[in-house]
Amino acid sequence: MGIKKETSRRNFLKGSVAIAGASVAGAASANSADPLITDVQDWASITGVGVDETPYGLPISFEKDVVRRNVEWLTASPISSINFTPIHALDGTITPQGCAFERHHSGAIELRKEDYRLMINGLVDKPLIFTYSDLERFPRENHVYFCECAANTGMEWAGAQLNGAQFTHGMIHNMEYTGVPLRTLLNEAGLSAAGDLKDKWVYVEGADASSNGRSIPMEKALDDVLVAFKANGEALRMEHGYPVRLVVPGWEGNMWVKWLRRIEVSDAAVESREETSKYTDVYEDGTARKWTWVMDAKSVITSPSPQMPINHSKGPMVISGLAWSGHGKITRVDVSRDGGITWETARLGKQGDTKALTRFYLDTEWDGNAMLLQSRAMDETGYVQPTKQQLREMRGENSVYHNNCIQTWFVDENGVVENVEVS
Ligand SMILES: Nc1nc2c(c(=O)[nH]1)N[C@H]1C(S)=C(S)[C@@H](COP(=O)(O)O)O[C@H]1N2
Ligand SMILES: [Mo]
Repeated sequence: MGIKKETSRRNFLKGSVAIAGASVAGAASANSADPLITDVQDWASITGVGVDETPYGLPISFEKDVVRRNVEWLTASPISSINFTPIHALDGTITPQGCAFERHHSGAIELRKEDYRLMINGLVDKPLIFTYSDLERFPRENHVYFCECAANTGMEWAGAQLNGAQFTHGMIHNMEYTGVPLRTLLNEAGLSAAGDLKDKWVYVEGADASSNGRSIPMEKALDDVLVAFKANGEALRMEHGYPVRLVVPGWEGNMWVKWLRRIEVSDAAVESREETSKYTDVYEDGTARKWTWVMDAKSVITSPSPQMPINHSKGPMVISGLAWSGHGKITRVDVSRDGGITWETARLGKQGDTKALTRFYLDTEWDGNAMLLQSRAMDETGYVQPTKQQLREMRGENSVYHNNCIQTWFVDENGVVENVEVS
């Protein structure tokens, strides 16, 4: 079913030599015999596609493999299931909606803007019901945030399992959201009835059959939570909660309620299914970790990776990946080629945004030898991404959620890449 492979660091090192300085150019020298250079090509002899033929564009057919994929054996039905973002094939940080992972508990629903209602009730001065166009009349903001399912990488607790960054780390997307701060809507309803806000909660739920209800402490609700209706500039896609979803920056994806229909202010957490029997992790002694909302710092090398082998000989090579932290900005990412013995600091594509994906690059040379590639993220709180061993020591072996450990890819001399664990 999956690949489980243990690679001993010692055996690996025996076969490796120091990275050599010799480099070959990344491009071939000009070759006048190349027909792509010498001959007039079809695309220069005939006219192309007119502007009236593609009212809404899809990726060119040559990119048809860059799509969401699911793993059939993972869940009993595709209605309550997950698919994965093709992070191995993307670059930069923004996830196009069309290939951003989906997670539904009862399928994606079609809800027209005209039929959309959002109710705020409970301990408020004035319970309110908003239509979609009501929401558009409040001051709105734009922010880029990652949304990571707490189950991302969860299949890897027991051992190296899925052969691809898409499958090990693809329950994540990163979009620019446009929306109204939840704070604005709560203040519109009035919070004086709630008294001291310190120990108050909001319970948020969706309009789908699962409702996916979650309790959020008032402090977070008044901080950076957004009631969002646009992503990457356009309307949310159905599968991401059209017409309105909650954006809960840095916190587990389950709390990002889609098709948001109700927000209840209360003096206690509801302790719903999604925050008790699900989205909690059991320790070795049988007790459970509760209220594990924040997604800790994490990173993964997206290329090379099992779906992105190295297909050139030794010489210039770009190692690239993604890093993120629910606690704030990524400040540094290190890359190791020897399974975590030595590290080099990668270059950040741009300064890390808070609670958003950060792209990193290591512009380097490949000596043609096998590598045990790892990346290690650090965030502005000083937190360092743990190894798998460290995580297992802290949490035991029963966990599924919140696996933010360092990932290892084994790259062989032919550039073929495999998901492994170092011992
Ligand atoms: N209403 C509703 N909201 C929901 C869910 C759901 O099934 N129903 N799934 C949650 C889970 S578990 C995750 S990880 C995120 C996934 O968001 P996405 O489908 O946009 O990737 O939505 C959350 N919000
Ligand atoms: Mo999730």
